[in-house]
Amino acid sequence: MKAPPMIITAALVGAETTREQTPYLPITAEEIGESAARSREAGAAMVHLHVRNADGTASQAPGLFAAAIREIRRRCDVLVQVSTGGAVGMEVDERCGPLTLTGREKPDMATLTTGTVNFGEEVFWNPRPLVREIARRIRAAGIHPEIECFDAAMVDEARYLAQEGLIDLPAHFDFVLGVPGGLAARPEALEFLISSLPDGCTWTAAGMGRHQLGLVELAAIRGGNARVGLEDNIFISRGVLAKGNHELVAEAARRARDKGREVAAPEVARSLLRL
Ligand code: KMH
Ligand code: ZN
Repeated sequence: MKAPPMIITAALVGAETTREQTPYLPITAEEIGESAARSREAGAAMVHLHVRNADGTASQAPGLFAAAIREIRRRCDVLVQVSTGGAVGMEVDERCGPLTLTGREKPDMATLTTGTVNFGEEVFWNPRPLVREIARRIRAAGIHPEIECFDAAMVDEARYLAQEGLIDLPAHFDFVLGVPGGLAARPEALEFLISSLPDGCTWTAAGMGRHQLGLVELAAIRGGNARVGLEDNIFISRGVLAKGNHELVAEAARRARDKGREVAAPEVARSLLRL
């Protein structure tokens, strides 16, 4: 059976990448809108969105998300997935800031990480009661979750959430591979995660750092979807900075097509993701 078109998600900003690491990181709402539009042109169907204060520090403020989403939607039709992960150390109300948006600023999706993971030298803290609280808030807002899995147990946790009525299955999963402290970006790890999915679920692979573009090819071959962008990786090739998210998306689209996959437009992605 022919694999469906590949959904490319552009993780535009993140909470950790700095302007010192790359001058191409978008920070203001306008820069984010511009980066989203260029990524859409290059083949992205969705953006994974974090926002920043003017000084570059991470924020989950609804006002900053609203401004960024307005700038994105003014320019293009890309789907908008907001982060509820934020930055390590944020409390639940802050993390859930973007879930309060409505109307033209309402996100299409929101992330839901289903377990705690070491995150470099820090801890991305997601104890079970907190996961349930965020799942409840996503559901109450009428937004579709993307289940973020930094390790294998996080797939299993989604089954419990479904049994408890906090998410619906089938759902869409994102396998985030290669975070120091999390599951490594190895083909066998991806294979195990795919085999662990509940029936009918869709998935995206997001490789950190130097694993990013190689994982796009693997995801293309295995019939999945891929996430690229400056949140996860700033290099287009060894030691060469990507000159923006669009360059990483263009390279991902090229590699996907090279492996025989078409690249999904946002409306196609909307239907594949059952939004
Ligand atoms: N910044 C990480 C600690 C998400 O967006 O949902 C969490 C993260 C996951 O980026
Ligand atoms: Zn994120």
